[in-house]
Amino acid sequence: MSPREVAITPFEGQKPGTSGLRKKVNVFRQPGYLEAFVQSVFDTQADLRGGTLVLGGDGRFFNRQAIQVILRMAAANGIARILVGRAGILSTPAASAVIRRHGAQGGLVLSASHNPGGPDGDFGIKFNVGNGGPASESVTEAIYQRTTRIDRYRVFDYHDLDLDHVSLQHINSMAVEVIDPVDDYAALLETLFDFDAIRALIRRPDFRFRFDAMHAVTGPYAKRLLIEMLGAPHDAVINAEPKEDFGGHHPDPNPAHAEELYRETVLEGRLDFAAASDGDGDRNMILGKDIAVSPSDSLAVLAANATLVPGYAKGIAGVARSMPTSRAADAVAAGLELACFETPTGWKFFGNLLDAGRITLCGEESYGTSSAHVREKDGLWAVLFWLNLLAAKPGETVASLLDAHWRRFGRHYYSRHDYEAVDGKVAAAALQRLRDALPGLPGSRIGELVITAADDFAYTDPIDRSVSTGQGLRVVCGEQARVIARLSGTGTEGATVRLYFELFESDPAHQHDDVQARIAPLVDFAERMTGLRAASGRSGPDVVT
Ligand code: G16
Repeated sequence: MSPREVAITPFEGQKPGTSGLRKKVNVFRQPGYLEAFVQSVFDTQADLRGGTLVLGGDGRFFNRQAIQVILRMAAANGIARILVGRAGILSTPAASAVIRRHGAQGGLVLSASHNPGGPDGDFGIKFNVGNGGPASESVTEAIYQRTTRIDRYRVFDYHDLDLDHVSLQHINSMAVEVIDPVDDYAALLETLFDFDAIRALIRRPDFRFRFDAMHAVTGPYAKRLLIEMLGAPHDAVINAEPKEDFGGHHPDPNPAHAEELYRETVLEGRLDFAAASDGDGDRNMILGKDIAVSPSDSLAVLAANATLVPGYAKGIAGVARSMPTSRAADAVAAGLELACFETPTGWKFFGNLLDAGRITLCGEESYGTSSAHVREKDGLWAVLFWLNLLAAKPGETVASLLDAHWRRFGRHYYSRHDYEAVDGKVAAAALQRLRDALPGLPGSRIGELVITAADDFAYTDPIDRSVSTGQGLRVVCGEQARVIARLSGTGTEGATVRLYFELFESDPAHQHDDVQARIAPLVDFAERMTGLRAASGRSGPDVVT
């Protein structure tokens, strides 16, 4: 059988964003669109030829069709072996684990993460490299450049494969191994946590616990880990059936989209511990009775208590956080004399630090935390980490752990305000207003706070010295506060403006105030500087986390 070459012309806008190429499903369904991007990956990643590729996705609408197309193209492009998750399912952290465990040269992960699915929803594809992590900017740029000149793709004419059973099949000489999507991942997590202690905690009748898979990819993973391996009752995992449209919901684990879980746990105090994960299983939201854990705090608490968990008992090398993530982790790093790094938004920026052994834990304000066990953020890993901490500290609750943490390291009040689907020009103009004002800001005040620095964040990777500029506007008031503004790189409709607010409080007597009330002066300042509400005609943000 010889491959067919199909002539195509380039599609505009195939530039990967913060995490791969994300577009509306109907954009991806244009004839040749998916193929143009995938062929650009194969054309630029020479070591895939004759190598192993991992393939899977979050099960959203178009996942199965895309996988069949990619299989036929991979065979025509000389890939020797493909590992594909059964039913086309692989969570993002599981894909990372599989790439690493099987020594694959890379992986294609089909997901638009927390974005809605279904025929009118979003689809996405990202290329992960041999370390299991998202491709670096130089790799995605090479892929993008290729998409601008692509003139053909290679494919075999071949029938759809059966992906619903673990099996070994072939397309021409390429081996297609349909693997259990959970096995490798569950085996890896078992090496990190004290499953006996977590099992004992979960079985305690007074420990009311729930995990919401949001009808997304983590259902099968949560059932295996939490119910089968850790003995949680069956009703502890809800919305566990992955659906192509996520049940019509937004698979984004935050107070707005996991509203019921939030209400039951934080507002009504009916659960002691609750968590949720997103479309592709890399995000996590942690809730305790009467309290929500800010993702930035979560990273800091995990770092401060890591040695209580078997996989990290020998200590951690260091921590990293994305620039807009609060400096709660920095306070821990300073207190425990750990290395600490500030990177641009995007998990890909942690890869070099993890590979070089400079950090062990990393995290982001966007509900992402993980460690060196994979090269992606990992939702269920974070859930097990929190459960392990609670199990290792009998008598403690999520609230008491946070309280003790703030007393020791101070509290970083934190909130992100999102303005979604803003007209692109309006959003750009608002940020430009702030950008223009940056040079004049140091020395001026926000109420009692003195601005000490203001810049457009640029990052030099400490390992490969690559430079990334234009990574977000930041206004810094020493250690006391920060206001940050940037455009999201993951939206598919208009522009999403993200405003991030952080305020430090060292006095335990003032560490339990209302977050929005405390950051209000910073919010007012952001509006004065950007004019965003006025220009976009909004009365407030669409989502507050
Ligand atoms: C992706 C990236 C994260 C980033 C998040 C939000 O997460 O992997 O690093 O923090 O998007 O990015 P932005 O602020 O540009 O929208 P995910 O879960 O969507 O893959």
